[in-house]
Amino acid sequence: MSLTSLGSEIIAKQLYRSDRVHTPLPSPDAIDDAAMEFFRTQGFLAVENVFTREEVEAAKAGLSHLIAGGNPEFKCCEFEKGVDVSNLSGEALEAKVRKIMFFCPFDARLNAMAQHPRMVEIVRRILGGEANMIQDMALLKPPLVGSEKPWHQDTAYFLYEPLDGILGTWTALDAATIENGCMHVIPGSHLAGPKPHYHDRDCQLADEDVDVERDVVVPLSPGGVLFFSGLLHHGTPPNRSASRRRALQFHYVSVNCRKMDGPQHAQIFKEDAGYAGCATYAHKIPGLPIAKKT
Ligand SMILES: O=C(O)CCC(=O)C(=O)O
Repeated sequence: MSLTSLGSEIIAKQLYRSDRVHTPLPSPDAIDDAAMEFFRTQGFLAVENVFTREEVEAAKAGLSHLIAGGNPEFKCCEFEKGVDVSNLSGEALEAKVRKIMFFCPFDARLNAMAQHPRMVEIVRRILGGEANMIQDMALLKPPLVGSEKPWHQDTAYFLYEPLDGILGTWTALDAATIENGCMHVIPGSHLAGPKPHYHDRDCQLADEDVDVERDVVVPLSPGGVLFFSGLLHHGTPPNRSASRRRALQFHYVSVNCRKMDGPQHAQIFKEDAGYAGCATYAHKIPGLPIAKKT
């Protein structure tokens, strides 16, 4: 049953546990065959020190510049729901931003993060060859008001196949902690394949399909990156702390992946009542009957 009506505090308690804490590799130099095997079986790899302090500072400056309207061609921003931003500007406005997307063409500092040789090398190693970036996003989970990103698989949003050719990267720009809403993952969940997604608090896995007992939390230092399979179940609880939790999320696909159309996606993400994926939401594809969870 959906927990939505119980409110965000109860949802955070029931759907996320924080007693199993993952320890990331200390640096990209530590990625060895055992780490690759870990990715294959667990569906994720967390690595500290992929980016330097200077690169992280430059990325944060790039985000602030775009949010403040520094590039008039860039269309900003998705704000936290229910927050009135009409009289806000500068830092106060930035402190209410939930998400910005597709910014790489508008800021060289942010583009440099997505194309960084250290990052791209790890992406190629995991995907087994050349890859293209298909999406750039910043998730800012602001202090006190940052809301949950419910559990989901990213492949439910993307129109590429095969699904295991899609790789997410999530880069911490602030210390991502248990308190401010760092990533939670279900190790090995990618091996069970695509699961139905429903339009509830977001486009998400059904709350009862989340294997909360197996939740592992992945804190990261600024400059650390979580690499994760597009099939991995993952989510983030709300940020009720006073600290910021800015992150960049880039997705890459293997050059062997092909684009799908909506009906093809619906063959993969489906259940009795209809289409159980997120492409309608993410790509505004008309005509797919959306499954409703009762
Ligand atoms: O950064 C977050 O809070 C969650 C990001 C995420 O999983 C997503 O947007 O797909």
